[in-house]
This record gives sequence, structure tokens and C-alpha cells, in this order.
Amino acid sequence: MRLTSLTQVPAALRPGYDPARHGIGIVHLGLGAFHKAHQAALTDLALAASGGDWRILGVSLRSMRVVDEIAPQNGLYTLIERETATRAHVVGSIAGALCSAGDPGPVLAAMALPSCRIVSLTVTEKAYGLNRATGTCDPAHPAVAADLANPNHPQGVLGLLTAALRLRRDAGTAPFTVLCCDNLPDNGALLRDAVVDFAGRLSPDLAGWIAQNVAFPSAMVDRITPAATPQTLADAADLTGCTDLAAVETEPFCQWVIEDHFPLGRPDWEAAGVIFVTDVAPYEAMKLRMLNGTHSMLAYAGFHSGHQYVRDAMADPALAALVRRHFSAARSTLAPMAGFDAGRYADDLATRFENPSIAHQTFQIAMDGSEKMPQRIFSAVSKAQDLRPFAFATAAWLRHVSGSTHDCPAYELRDPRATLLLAAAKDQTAAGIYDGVSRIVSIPEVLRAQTISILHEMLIRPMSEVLTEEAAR
Ligand code: CS2
Repeated sequence: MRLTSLTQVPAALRPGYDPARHGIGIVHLGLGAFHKAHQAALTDLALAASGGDWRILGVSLRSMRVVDEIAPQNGLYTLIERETATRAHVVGSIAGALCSAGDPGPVLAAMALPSCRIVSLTVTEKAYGLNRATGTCDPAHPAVAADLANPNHPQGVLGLLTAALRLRRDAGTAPFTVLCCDNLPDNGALLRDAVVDFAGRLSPDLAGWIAQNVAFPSAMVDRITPAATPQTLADAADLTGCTDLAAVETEPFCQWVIEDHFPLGRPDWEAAGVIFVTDVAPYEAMKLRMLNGTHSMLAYAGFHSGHQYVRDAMADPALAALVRRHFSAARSTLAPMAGFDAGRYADDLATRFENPSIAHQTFQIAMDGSEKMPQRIFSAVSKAQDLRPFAFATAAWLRHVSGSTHDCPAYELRDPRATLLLAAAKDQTAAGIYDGVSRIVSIPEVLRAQTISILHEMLIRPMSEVLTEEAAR
């Protein structure tokens, strides 16, 4: 029997409120596992603590599959938290789900409703269509190009936000707050600049109105959430007694730090442990450089030394040592933060990476490197005293981009710039790969010599040998 109602599940697993009594206040773009494990879970706790019309309409931009999983379940799904013990509950904060591909009309109508006061996003770095060098939108990005040509039928993030804000302005409705929850630095301002630039290419008036009136608070989000597997669904079925195709699994740790700028209000997220600050930048830098930077290094080095999951890579002494080295190097690039114990943070990260109950694929983290490396690795370099860990992480990424299979089976490079990167790296020496790739993604010049020498070793010797030597340095 498919999960469709809370009455089907054991009382101990139900949310502490009646979802049907709460209206929708948030439209979320990017209804994936991370949203279900993070923002929707914390909104669920806020609803249980303080109520309010803050349920979420989840939007998938491309895939009908996620809608087919959750919509027939009336938005209900099991959230499984795994560590030594497993905890689970059913989340009630998602009220419905739509796919905007094909017909964006119903999504735009929902975003235009006065009751929609927040539009939040987890669409991954590559979906925005940002040109980070210029702080504008990237008109060559496929969704941006399509939406500039056909703004009344938007497919992409910038097109949807702009079209919905136009509807609100024309109707005299106050704008919603836009809450970016992707792992990008200064994500609110980055998205604001891109939306204003995108809108300005269609209507300078509208761009001016958005710049003047729309709040884009920045946020740092953190919860390690692997893709759901058949085991996730089997465990959810055991726990709830129902078939739950939308179940998700994650770690117990959960952090959300947000700039408190919500002109039309927000859920009582403090009740769920969310931290509100005036400037999120130091938290973002800490998380992007320490957690995500180390994650990317570990994903490339781990994948190429035969480790399918992060937890297995952490059990390899050489990789565990390189993880510790990267934590220290990243930490030394951060400004000190009052009340923040960076040593403890690093220890906790190591424990989280080691979590034996979370099967987080190195290949999943290795995806989209051209979108991730700049804020995770390259942004730290100008503050670093020891460049070696950053050169090592860069070499490991370039090894992945090289497509070399001298010591591993063939794999697919998943990156929005894959075609360009592969063409730049094909049949090249280490220096050729570095120079070719750095014309596509800018890499700090100070890394060049060390990166090329490490990459050279990675291209001719087994990765595991290179790791052991690197860890022993
Ligand atoms: C990971 C992140 O896939 C990746 O690139 O580094 O998704 C990471 O698990 C999250 O940011 C943790 O909050």
C-alpha cells in the first residue's frame, strides 16, 4: 500500500502537527533529496513548534520522476537519519509537487500568489546560468538563452524568477523573498545580480524594480545527503509499513545559517535550530573550503584509487591523512570567527565523512568539478601559506578530467563543460592538460608548477602509490 496519509503510519513517526491545517507559503525550486533532507525537514520542525502557513510547493525543473514519486503521496515521505542508530520520521511540510518543464504556467501561478512569500532554491551550481567572473547571467547558458528568447515560457531558474516577479509587480503584489540554498559563495547577492542582469535584458524597468524591492538573503546549508537507493526505500517500507517512493536518507547533522532578511515573514526556523546572522560570508567560506573543498579532493583522489564511497576512502590511511592536511590548509585561510572552534569543526567533519552508515559515492561528489572547484579550492589560494594541498586537490581534479584510465576502468566525465574539458585534455601531457583546462576554468597561476608535477605522477603511476607518497611528505 502506497503512503498517502499519516493515519497509515505508526503514531511515533508522524509530524507533531496536522499538515492539512497549514497553507502553502513557500515555493521551492529543485525538489531533490537535499531539499527533502534539509529545508523541508527544518520547516517541518518549525511548523510543529510554531505553526503558520508555511508549507512548501516543491517544483522539479526537469524531471517528472520526482513529482511522480511524491505527488501521489500527498507530499509525505520518510526521512531516515543514519549513524550508529537509525532514526526516522515522516515529514509533512511538502504540500504538493509540480514539474515546470513543458508547461511553466501552474508554477508561475503559484509563485504569483500573494500567499507565496518565499521562493527557495536548491538547483545545483550549474543550473543558475551565472557568469561568476562578471557577476551577470550567462547568455550562452542553454536555459538562459531559451528564456531570453521566450520569457513568457521560462524553463530555467532566472527565467522563472523574473517572470514570476513581473507577474507580482504588474498585479501590485509585494515580491517574495528569494532564498538561494546552493553551495555558492555569497549566494544571495550572486543570484540577485544575475536576476537583475537577466531582467534588464528584457526590461530595464523590471530590473530596477527587482533591484529596489526584492530581498535575496544569503544562506549556508549543510547536511550530507547521498542519493536514495533501493535500500532507502526498503527501510522506509519496513519502518512505515507503506510503500514510500519518495523516502530519503541523510546524516543526523544538519546546519542552516541564514541572513535574516524576509520582508514578508518566514517560518519560525529558529525553533528548528537554524542560525540567523547579519552576514553569512564567514560561515560560507568555512563550509565551502573546509567541508566541500576537502570533499572534492577526497572524491577525486578516492574515486581514482578505487573507493566507491567516502566512508571507504576515509578508511584508507593515506587519504585520511590527506583529508586532515586539507582541513588544516583550508582552515588557515579563514578569518578567525568568534566562538568558532575550527579544530573541533575539522574533527566533526572527519567523523561525518567516516559515518559507516552513509554510502556517499565519491563519483557523485566528483560531478560538476568546473562549477565547484573555484569556490571550494581556488578561492582559498590567495590566503594560503602552504599551496601544496591546493595544488594536490587541483591535480586530482585534472586527473579526473583527463579521462586517463591507465589504472582504473573507463568512466564518464559528468560536468556541464565536459565536451570542452575533454577536448582540452585529450592526449595531452600534464602541462598540456593544465593549460588547456585553465583556459576554460581559471586556475590560480601560483598553483601551476606544483599541480603539473603532481598531475604528471598521477598520469603515469597508480593513484594509490601517489597518495601514499603524498601523505608521507
Ligand atoms: C558535496 C556536497 O556533492 C558534493 O559536491 O560536497 O553535496 C556536500 O555533501 C554538502 O554540501 C554537505 O552539506
